[in-house]
Amino acid sequence: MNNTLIAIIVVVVLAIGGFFLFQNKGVAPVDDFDPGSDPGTIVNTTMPVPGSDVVETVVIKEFSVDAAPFSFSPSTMTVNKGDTVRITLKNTKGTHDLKIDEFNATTRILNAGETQTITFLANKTGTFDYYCSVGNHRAMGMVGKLIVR
Ligand SMILES: [Cu+2]
Repeated sequence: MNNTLIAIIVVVVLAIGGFFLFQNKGVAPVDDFDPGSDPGTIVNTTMPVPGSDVVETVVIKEFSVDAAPFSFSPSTMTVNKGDTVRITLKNTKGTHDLKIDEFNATTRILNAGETQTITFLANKTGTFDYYCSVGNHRAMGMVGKLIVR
């Protein structure tokens, strides 16, 4: 009698476990689609190429990033390789900066209410952290991802 009861419990537990495993598979992300990622505002400008008559089109992706203790919003930005990326950091509270080591992109440390715009060329693909270098803010969650496709 006892063994039968134990057997039933084991079967039920396995069934529930299997069900949840299946459920988790069902909600796994499809491809790398990220609906929360900010694609930026696209600004196309034409610029003369120095020393020639050629005028080329430059794709600028503009982002407005809010800094707060201890997060960036948006926390993910996606651009294409070759895009010029323009980030306007708006500090809402505390003192913060924004750095992306791989592109030598950095703002100064901003006080609450200050903004600063930085521009850089996304000349390599990958996923790069942008973070706040003040104190332990990065460890506290002031880090986001720049995805360059
Ligand atoms: Cu910070």
